[in-house]
Amino acid sequence: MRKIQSLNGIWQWHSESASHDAVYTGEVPGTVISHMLQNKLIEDPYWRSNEYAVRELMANNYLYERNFTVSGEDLDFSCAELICDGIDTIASISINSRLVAETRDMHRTYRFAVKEFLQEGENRIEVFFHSPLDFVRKEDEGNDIFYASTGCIHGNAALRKAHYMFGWDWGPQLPDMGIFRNIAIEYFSEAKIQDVQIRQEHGSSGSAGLKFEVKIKQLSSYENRQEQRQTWFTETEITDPEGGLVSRTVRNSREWQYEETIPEPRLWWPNGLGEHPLYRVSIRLLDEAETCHDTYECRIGLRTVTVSTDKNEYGNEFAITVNGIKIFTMGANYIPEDNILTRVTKERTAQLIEDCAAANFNCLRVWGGGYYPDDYFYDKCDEEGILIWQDLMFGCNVYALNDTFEEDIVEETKDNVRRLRHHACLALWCGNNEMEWGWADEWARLKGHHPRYKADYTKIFEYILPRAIKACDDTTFFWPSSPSSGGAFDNPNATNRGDQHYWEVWHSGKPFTEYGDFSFCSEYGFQSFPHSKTIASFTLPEDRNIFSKVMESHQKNPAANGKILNYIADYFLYPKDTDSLAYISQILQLKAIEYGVEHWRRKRGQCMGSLYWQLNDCWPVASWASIDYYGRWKALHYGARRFYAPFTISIGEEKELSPHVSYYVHNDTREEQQCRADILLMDHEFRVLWEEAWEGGLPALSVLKCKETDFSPWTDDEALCSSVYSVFRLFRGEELLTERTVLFVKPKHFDYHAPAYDVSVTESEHSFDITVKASCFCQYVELYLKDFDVIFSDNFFDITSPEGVTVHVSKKDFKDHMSPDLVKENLVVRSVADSYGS
Ligand code: BMA
Repeated sequence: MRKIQSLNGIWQWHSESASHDAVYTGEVPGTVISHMLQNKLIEDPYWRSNEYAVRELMANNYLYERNFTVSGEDLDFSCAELICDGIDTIASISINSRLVAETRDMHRTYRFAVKEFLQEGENRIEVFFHSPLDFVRKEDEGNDIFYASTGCIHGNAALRKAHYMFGWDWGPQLPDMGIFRNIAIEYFSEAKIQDVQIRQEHGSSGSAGLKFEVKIKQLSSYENRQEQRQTWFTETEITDPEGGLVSRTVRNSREWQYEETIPEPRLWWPNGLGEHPLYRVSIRLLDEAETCHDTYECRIGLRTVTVSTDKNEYGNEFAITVNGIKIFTMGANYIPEDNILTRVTKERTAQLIEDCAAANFNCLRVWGGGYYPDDYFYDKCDEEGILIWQDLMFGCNVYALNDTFEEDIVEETKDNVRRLRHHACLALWCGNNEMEWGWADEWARLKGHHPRYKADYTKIFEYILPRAIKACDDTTFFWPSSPSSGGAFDNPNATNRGDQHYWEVWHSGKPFTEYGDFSFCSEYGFQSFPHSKTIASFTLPEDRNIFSKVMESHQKNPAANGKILNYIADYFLYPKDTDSLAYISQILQLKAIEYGVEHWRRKRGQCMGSLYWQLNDCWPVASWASIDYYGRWKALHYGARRFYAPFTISIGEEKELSPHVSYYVHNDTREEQQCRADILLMDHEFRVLWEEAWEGGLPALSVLKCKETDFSPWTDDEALCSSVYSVFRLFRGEELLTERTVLFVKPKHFDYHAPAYDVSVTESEHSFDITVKASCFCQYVELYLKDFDVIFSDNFFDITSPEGVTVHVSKKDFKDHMSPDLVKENLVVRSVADSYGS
């Protein structure tokens, strides 16, 4: 028998610093910063430069406590365990004034035997949080490690707390603390299900085999009474995605390893490649009298996933392979959604993952400098078909291996591998972020460290952790680091094998045209400012200059503002104000990433993946994110919806601005596509100066160059060159699916005419339909609503015809009733020609 007593709910807490002795309340799960905010003790740390004062409050210790009642029946259970799903981080836990345990790893799920600490009636639990800031500062003074990532407080490597909480080149230094996940006491007697592992076998027979390995924990006092020993039974029930029964079988305790067959499996596919059906598995532990003692439940997708590193003509491919099919991986890197973990909610995460699916992602990399997301993150990825490249939580740091560190990292890894291994979305485990690369290439800031740390690296990531993973999951692919060529410091960022991080565009200031040929680009990126509405959320009007103290403190990469301005100088006219600067910076970001993705998709086969840096933000900031802290899509995210579409087109220039242009059709679906494409040369008034059409079939999982053209007869004329453009349109039947445009001069030298916009808004059952027409050709047309945050079906598009562009907004995006007139009144339309003054 098993019973869970939740200890979530209202706790009392107070600071242990001398100046603060008042006692407050706060809801658990919850964190110190969120409870300070609720009690109005601080202002929002994300407002202006509040971060720094709030950071110093993290140098104090805090005590959390509450009462709970234990009944006589509870004490009749043979065993009681305190389960902490997430404690952040250094804490001493006492029950009834007796120390139960000390914690020092936020990535772990802790279980402590507490029966001997409990008493019938009223009990008191206390969790004393020791300051993480104090810990890392002392650590930094006491060790010989001098490297920390840009913006990150030194000493953080020694503490198993998400590194980004100490700051990053996109995040604030706010190492909050608290009970951030459920806390409960589990009572049980006799036996319970301790572990269930399910391996899949997909043979040629067409059926899928599920191999179960069940571990039952029987209490030793019970086991010793041999004569009374029970026979235990497991009842395994499998239901299909609609809830229909697939099988229900009962096994006895001699059969803890058994196999079930699913006769007509419906396979799980990543987004864009098929459906994502999920089967439910439920196991009940029964005694001879058929009383249920425990239940285990999970959802699985029937699929195989691995990574092919087979040799190819360039070196070795790096291709995520699902159900035997090598896919082109498309997505981004995910960072934690907030520094204040109480603000991360199931709803917010669900929206973010839906936004990934809507932008045609099929993969996210959970980056190693954060923490392991909640179960609901992975559940949602299962549902949306988003594969997960799961880093272990190590990144950009020098780690010192010692006994306690080893124990922590092994246990936290096992905890999380066991928690996540059944998810359909789980594609691969990866040891860390950028550390093999750092050591192998002798990054300047790593030079001078004692060589034992490099040896520690090898022990941790090439021996200790792979073994810890294998002990719990022997089927999922393991990759030692990102980037890597397979380990052993063997040229980790080699371009023709393994995965690559490419930062020459952006960090080294190189032009977009420099993207080379890679096998799988798992990190590359380009910064932009968030929308003016987001800037307004953390600034006063007088702060809204990018070099102000406040704006600079919401830009964590010291060189970044200069870089943005430099790239603007290359492509665009000088923006007329901060609002326009933010808009243009987003267009540049879109262009930068699109350039890379389209290049790599054209090299499908040689390259098999793109994960740009980064999907999201953890606070309002200028960064590489495509969706900002408030969930607002930047231009890049709308661009991703176009350039990551499984069936789409791209335009490739021989070299930038060349009149020799090639037109490509991409098919990353599993079906052949019939299509038609128009290729046009046009002028400001949408007059067609030249045109050609192409029609044909495109095999599944392929790319085709359908046309090559030389526009020199037009571009040789200087005036024409800066006023004509080529448009490439893709149709299925009569339906226009998408289009792309290419200029023959940089936008700053293009002769944009001042457009007059004509907007009409109508409504249908579920959406508002907005048609934007313009008096002339215009580029990167942005739509936004002054007072509402909505997602448009398309945005930052070009207008290349008198008919304009029609986009849709779901009515669900509005909380209150809206009319087409109100939408129109609230709508702002702008394009590149509106971004500069003379
Ligand atoms: C990558 C990441 C992060 C960083 C980003 C931008 O290397 O792994 O460490 O935020 O670069 O600089």
